[in-house]
Amino acid sequence: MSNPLVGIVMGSDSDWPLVQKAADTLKSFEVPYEVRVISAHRTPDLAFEYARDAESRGLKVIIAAAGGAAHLGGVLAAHTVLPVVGIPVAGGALNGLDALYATLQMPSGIPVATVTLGSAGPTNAALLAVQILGTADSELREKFRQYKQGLRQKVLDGDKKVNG
Ligand code: RP5
Repeated sequence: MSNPLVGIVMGSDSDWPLVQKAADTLKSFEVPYEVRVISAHRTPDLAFEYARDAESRGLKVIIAAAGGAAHLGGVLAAHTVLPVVGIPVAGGALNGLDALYATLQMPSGIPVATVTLGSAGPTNAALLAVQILGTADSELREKFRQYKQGLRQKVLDGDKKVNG
């Protein structure tokens, strides 16, 4: 995609089946994005370069997904002034609790906006990115408003359904 506004970064391509939902959600809002596999531990030089150059390349938000000792979001946040949204990826011996804490428990001054474990995580990460971009883009903000109205309608329909 040309001129991406959101960078989706994941620690391993094994994260992609989950993280793909973030890409799908951005696509549904017609937000241009890019996807990269970069590891904070296995390719620390690339993680640094990506974060350092993200702003000058025109990105506005970074979404970082990682499992285990998930330092990717924090490392990227350490090297950029762009907002970073973290997706903890479940798996391994602790089934994602490690990733959740590692992504969430950032020291004061370096926030990573961490979303939930599980399939809602990547969707919500993308929606947060849409909301952040929407603060400076009224058209996108309206699309998000419509999206929320759709959610409301689904609940109202569900209520009707269970009541016959
Ligand atoms: C993390 O370790 C990755 O984000 C992934 O969730 C996990 C396992 O990676 P692989 O061993 O499958 O490459 O860094």
